[in-house]
Amino acid sequence: MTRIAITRPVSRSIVDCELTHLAREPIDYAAAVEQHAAYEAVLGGSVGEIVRAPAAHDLPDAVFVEDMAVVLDEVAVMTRPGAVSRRRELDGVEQVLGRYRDVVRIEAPGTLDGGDVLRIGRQLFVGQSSRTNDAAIDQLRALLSTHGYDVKAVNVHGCLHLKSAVTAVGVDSLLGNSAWIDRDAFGQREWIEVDRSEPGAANALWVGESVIYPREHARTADRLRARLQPAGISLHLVDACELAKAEGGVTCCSLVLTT
Ligand code: CIR
Repeated sequence: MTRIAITRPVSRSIVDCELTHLAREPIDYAAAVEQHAAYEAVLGGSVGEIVRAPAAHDLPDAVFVEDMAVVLDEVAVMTRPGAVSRRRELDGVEQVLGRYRDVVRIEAPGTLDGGDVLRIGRQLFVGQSSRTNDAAIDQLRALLSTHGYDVKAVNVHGCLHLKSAVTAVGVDSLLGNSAWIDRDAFGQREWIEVDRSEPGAANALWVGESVIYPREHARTADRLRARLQPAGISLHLVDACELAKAEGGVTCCSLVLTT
């Protein structure tokens, strides 16, 4: 089994990104590119290969490839992003993904962002957010039931996506901010709560034996390290502050799949 990660370059128009919960701040394009390259380098250490989708400098949010697809072993579901400005990002990602998976699609009136989908084994938790609606969740359930996936809707409040509020950091371990999501929806799994001073700290990217995590959430990072080390998982810190101004986290910048 080889893992690859699909990424996409930071667009020169990133300053015009969609924003929902954050006020617009200047984004340093050069710094964002540098941080993204460092992220790719760390991620490249955990997967066999980084495969880049073509740059799309006229599409401000193109770097956030996660939102374009839900990739499973059996199939890739191209989403229909909730922000209209992001729908033109689909083609470039599908071009690459189509090399590795059969592709199916979410259709209107469904809207779905990949950032709202958390897979834990055969279960998909899908955030009901400002980007993802029930029509899309029903479509996803219908598309994936033949492959044996259970799709469960979870209400998200106070943040952009489900994975702003909770991500997996191990087989049965979650990192979450319970102010933004009902942790009981995830059953008896281990729950690591973010530090109260770092509400945006729940987005971590777990790949194999590594968790890639933003350096700026230092308190939660300490907490996470203490929990991960005994499980043999290492924490790799990356600078992610420029793309955080565009409301993106570490999961958002890649689609990880096995080939
Ligand atoms: C957006 O609002 O769509 C982008 N500015 C940020 C998307 C971040 N994606 C993600 O969390 N999966």
